[in-house]
Amino acid sequence: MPMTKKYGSCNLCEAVCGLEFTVENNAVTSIRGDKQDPLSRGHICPKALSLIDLHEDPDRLVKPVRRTRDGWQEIEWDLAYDLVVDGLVSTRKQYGANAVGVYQGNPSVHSLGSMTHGIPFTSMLRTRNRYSATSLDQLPHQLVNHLLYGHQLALPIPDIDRTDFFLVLGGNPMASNGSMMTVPDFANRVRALQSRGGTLAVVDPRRTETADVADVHHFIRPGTDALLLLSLINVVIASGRTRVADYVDGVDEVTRLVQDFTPSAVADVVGISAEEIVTLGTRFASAEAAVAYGRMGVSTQRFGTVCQWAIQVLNILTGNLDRVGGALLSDPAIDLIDRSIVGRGHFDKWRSRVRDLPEFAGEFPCSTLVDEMTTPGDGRIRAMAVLSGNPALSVPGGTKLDDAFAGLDFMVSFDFYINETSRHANVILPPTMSLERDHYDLVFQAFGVRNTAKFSPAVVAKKPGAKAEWEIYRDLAIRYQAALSDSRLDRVRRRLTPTSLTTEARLRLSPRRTVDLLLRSARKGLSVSTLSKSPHGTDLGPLRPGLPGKLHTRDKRVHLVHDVVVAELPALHDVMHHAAVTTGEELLMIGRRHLRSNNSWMHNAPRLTKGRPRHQLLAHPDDLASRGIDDGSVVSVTSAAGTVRIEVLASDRMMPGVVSMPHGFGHQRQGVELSVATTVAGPSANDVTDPQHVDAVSANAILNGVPVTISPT
Ligand SMILES: Nc1nc2c(c(=O)[nH]1)N[C@H]1C(S)=C(S)[C@@H](COP(=O)(O)OP(=O)(O)OC[C@H]3O[C@@H](n4cnc5c(=O)[nH]c(N)nc54)[C@H](O)[C@@H]3O)O[C@H]1N2
Ligand SMILES: Nc1nc2c(c(=O)[nH]1)N[C@H]1C(S)=C(S)[C@@H](COP(=O)(O)OP(=O)(O)OC[C@H]3O[C@@H](n4cnc5c(=O)[nH]c(N)nc54)[C@H](O)[C@@H]3O)O[C@H]1N2
Ligand code: SF4
Ligand SMILES: [Mo]
Repeated sequence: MPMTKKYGSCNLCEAVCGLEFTVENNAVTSIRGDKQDPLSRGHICPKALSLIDLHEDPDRLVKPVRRTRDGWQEIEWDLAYDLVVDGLVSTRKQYGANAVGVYQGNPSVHSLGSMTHGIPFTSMLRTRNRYSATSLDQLPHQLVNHLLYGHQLALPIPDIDRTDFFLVLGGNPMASNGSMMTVPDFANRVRALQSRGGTLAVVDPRRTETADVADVHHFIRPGTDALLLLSLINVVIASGRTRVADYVDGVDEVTRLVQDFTPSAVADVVGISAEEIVTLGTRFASAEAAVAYGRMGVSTQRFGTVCQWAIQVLNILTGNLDRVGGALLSDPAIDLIDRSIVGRGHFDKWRSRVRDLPEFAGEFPCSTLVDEMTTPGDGRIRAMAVLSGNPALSVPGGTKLDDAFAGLDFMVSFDFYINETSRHANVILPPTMSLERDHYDLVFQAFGVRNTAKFSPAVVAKKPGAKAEWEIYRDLAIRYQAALSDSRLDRVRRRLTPTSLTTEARLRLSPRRTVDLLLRSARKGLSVSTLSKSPHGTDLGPLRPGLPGKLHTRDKRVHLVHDVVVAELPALHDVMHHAAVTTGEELLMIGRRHLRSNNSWMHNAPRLTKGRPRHQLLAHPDDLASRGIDDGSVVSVTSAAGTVRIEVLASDRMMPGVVSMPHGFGHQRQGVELSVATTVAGPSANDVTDPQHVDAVSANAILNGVPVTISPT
């Protein structure tokens, strides 16, 4: 059989690295980094190689399965669709549209078919009970983009390749390969920054892999970054080095709001001395081009929204927003904003039934999903559709959610694995995997530190009987609509409504055709066929300034001050004045990610799970000694929400008073059909995180800075 080389991109994380595949006999025999990819330049991580493991995994589902009393039973697609449509439609007819809940998990934004066809399908359900990984993650970014720049996806991207000073708070791109910033080959980009005389500064309660390559690293007490950031704004203003664009309003008010949060007032509680804060702020303000960037550690904490707001304010006041080497809005080949593919977002237009928490862009926060499933009354969730996700492990209070899934009238999962969540589904619909499907990264090319575009055709043919994700959502959506309109009047009405006609026509377009139409109508001279001539990707150049033109606020101005942020200041005053955030016995738990692990999945890929265990609770040796806990022993970790048992690993890379537990584990549940290696055999961190506590502005989950006690077992 001839051996061929094919090119594409990895869709496992946000870095979208270019890949070179060797293909023989419809099988991928090797995967390497594509040196000619204009963004990733040959970089890959070990996860890319596991695409072969995933493809060949015997645990993987290819055909739909139905849960029966005697276990899982493989069924034909037609029957599976009928069962799903029947379950969803009967729940809606009996209890109303809000009785069907939707959870859209992380991989849904990494799958083209899910973007083009999953979103129209879930919109058809017309439920307010929509949830997604957004509120476990980047909701504060989206809310702040919406407030400051008028659109949830108007995300300024750090111009890492041209900056002089890169300040990273609560992000670990050396392990995560970047997030809300598509930055493959981070290590070499940092080396280039340093060799041109620039600085990488990291603020993190753990000395991370990113801190290891940084020039400056400060430990910070978890959850106190908002105080640090307000004091940095203070330092910048006091230094007289502000450079504010004329489309920005509210600088005087910001000056007033931050005035109490001086370096010396916050130093004790954040755990960084006043001198160090002043030095950091002064260096930031005096760099020719600087950029502050914050990720999970500052997003998924009590003051997540204030943190993301303050990061933008810091960039804006120092003139680094829309500046080469600062933070810039990208110019993707397919602009999700300009093409109105994603709306600008709206906030607090309605609230959740049980806990009165605000929606954002039509979604409720995940931390209240279990309440909406278990609290009796009108509007209670009775059926769920889970798209590419595993909320039983990913959402705070996972065990309760697990039980709640078990109590549903009906559930469908779209997943190629029987995982801790999909095990409760009545039917699982498995899509093809990444090697078998076309890819164009609608989201992460738009978040790139450089503008690039690539269309990657499927590398191998799909397995017999398998269906692509878009085909599944298309078939289901069309059948669902038909079943819903089963009265004659409805059918006539449907025929006359142009929207349902266009929806159906759109659903019948393949993702490749959809991408082609979007490219062509963007009038940049691109199409699927022009992109296909450059299989390594097309370079569209560095990030470019474009404000105020690219603002989506109604008056094309940036208003710095927003009531929801101002309302948080009293709470921040309280934290500042009660320097002890924890009682003497308590420690603050944070999370971590590992290069060879991806959220709650890929734990059965042999290439990734060999080696040393990586699920342990990291703790500072002094914190173990003072509690009489031996390194390597099993401890109980207890929070207000629950207790887990886990091995402890002493590490002087932890800030004293802080422990770290990775998430995505907890696979030892009955009925899960994965063969999971011992390296990832830890408990679920979300049996400890607390769904009752959320970021008070956005209601995003708090996954970092959770007060816990640990004790020997
Ligand atoms: N404590 C704690 N909790 C966290 C986090 C944390 O840092 N700490 N991080 C949070 C964050 S940032 C995120 S994004 C979430 C992620 O959590 P989830 O949104 O639950 O996503 P995953 O864990 O990635 O779930 C992946 C599931 O999708 C399936 N899948 C993979 N690819 C595809 C595909 O192409 N199509 C379909 N249909 N299915 C697919 C996999 O088989 C797997 O079962 O977890 C959050 N939870
Ligand atoms: N290998 C791998 N890569 C991934 C993923 C994965 O699971 N594995 N997941 C992907 C996803 S879904 C996402 S969202 C991204 C996340 O990308 P990142 O945010 O870069 O990844 P994390 O490892 O969660 O980094 C969060 C950092 O915040 C620190 N931290 C915790 N609490 C605080 C705090 O209060 N203040 C400060 N300043 N820091 C704090 C933690 O120690 C940690 O180093 O990664 C993506 N990439
Ligand atoms: S860094 Fe992310 S995109 Fe690149 S190879 Fe690894 S998993 Fe794939
Ligand atoms: Mo995420």
